[in-house]
Amino acid sequence: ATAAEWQNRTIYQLVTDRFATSDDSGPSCNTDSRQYCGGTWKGVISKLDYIQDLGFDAIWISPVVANIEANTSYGQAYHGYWTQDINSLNSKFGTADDLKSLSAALHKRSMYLMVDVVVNHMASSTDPPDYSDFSPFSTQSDFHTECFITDYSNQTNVEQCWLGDKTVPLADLNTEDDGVVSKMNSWIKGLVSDYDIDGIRIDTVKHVRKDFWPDFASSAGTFTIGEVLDEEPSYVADYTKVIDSVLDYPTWFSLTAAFKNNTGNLTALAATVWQSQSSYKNGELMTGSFLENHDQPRFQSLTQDEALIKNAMTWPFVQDGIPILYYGQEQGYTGGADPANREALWLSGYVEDKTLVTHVKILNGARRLAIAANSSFLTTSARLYAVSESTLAVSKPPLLALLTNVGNGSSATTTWNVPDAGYASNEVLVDVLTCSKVTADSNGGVLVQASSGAPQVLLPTSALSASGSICSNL
Ligand code: ABC
Ligand code: CA
Repeated sequence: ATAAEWQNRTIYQLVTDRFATSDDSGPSCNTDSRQYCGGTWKGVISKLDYIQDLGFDAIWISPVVANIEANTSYGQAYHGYWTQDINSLNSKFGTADDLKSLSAALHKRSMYLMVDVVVNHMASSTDPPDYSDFSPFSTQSDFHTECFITDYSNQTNVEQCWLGDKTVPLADLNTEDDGVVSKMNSWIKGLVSDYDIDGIRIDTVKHVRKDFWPDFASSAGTFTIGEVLDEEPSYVADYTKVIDSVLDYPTWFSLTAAFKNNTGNLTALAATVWQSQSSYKNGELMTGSFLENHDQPRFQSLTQDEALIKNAMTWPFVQDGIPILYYGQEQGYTGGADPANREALWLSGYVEDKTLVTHVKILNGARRLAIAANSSFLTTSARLYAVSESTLAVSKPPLLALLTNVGNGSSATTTWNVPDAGYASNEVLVDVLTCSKVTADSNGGVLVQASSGAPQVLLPTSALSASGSICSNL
């Protein structure tokens, strides 16, 4: 699928080993021991109702190719990022037919499949690696000379030295070599077509020279979204020119800092957004917008304040980028840094009668209504108003989100003053999170005061559908 076809989607990110088992049994899963817990592609198929019920129309699954089988001091390759052979699948997750069935089951529901792929390296359980274990890159000359990355300010060091360490070296492929490049390009082409994949999430993009990516992306022939793990929009911006999309890490850093407690700074969040909007190729419109992923401590390990959690969770859905939710956030998972943030979802029972599950359903629904009501919703950059350290309004007509980090316990009154909200004179708006009404002033501006610390997501009543599940009996 194309970038434009992905733009109106929302993505549920899952770690295959931790999402669902084939037989719906609920084995124990101790994240600390970093072992396979039993999740499979068949398991994912069996829980597509759950994902679709939450309102998502795409999933991103962890890497699918064969990994090293050793049990290292960092455990097993349950996460899928320790590639050994790009031309075989990881049999722990199922067969080729199972993966094809997953893709077909998604397409039957008009949902998309995104697969995570690693190009930068292969993994080994010995140092130095035994290169003949790798396939198809089985000689030392297919790799950069071993040196671990020591200096993130030196881009050559970042691109040509190795991630990992002596325990699990991530042998860095010589992506300057034409033979390696052409094997990678034909591999991705085959993978996408064999499994009818709709998009790829590319790992470790900043660790491969930028001019490698355009040919790789066109060989994939489908949507590409890359991981460039960096806090600086100015660093990430260059990568928006070589692939379709990037995961919006700079905004994630500011988002997390802004909402993790009531002393966070929403002015700093706005500054990151403005910098990204002005420096990325398509502003933030073609980014992946997220609050959690498998590499970072879960947001609910940083705070348990429900108002802060709801505000932060609202952000990706009312922002410019493609919203991505990391599995388990909706169930209130609180795991800290890797490996604790990769809990088994079956331990939650996939319960839907839960505050944050409802929150996610409404956010997905509201975004869909906004897209339906305004044909330029997806192509118009968000405007930020009423920015202070503790308040922020995000305007993407017809949607206006009012956010705050004062938190649950606050008795302070929060004020959002958005005189140029752009609504019709005296237009009636609804906060879809509570179904309470707000009326625009005679100039279409919005002035709201509240004291609960809760976020508000406003839509005009005209954008709600009478038959829909959101505030339909107003
Ligand atoms: C394993 C164990 C862990 C153990 C660790 C030492 O080894 O599982 O329990 O703690 C995979 C697995 C991991 C595994 C690793 C290594 O492999 O998922 O569990 O850890 O064996 C991607 C994936 C990630 C994956 C890999 C490797 C890459 O999303 O899941 O990990 O295929 C770098 C890369 C980034 C990579 C990340 C893990 O490491 O760039 O692509 N993620 C700085 C650098 C970043 C760097 C980051 C972390 O440190 O700039 O490039 O990311 O090392 C900000 C700065 C940032 C800075 C951050 C920390 O602070 O602006 O630049 O990031 O302020
Ligand atoms: Ca590299």
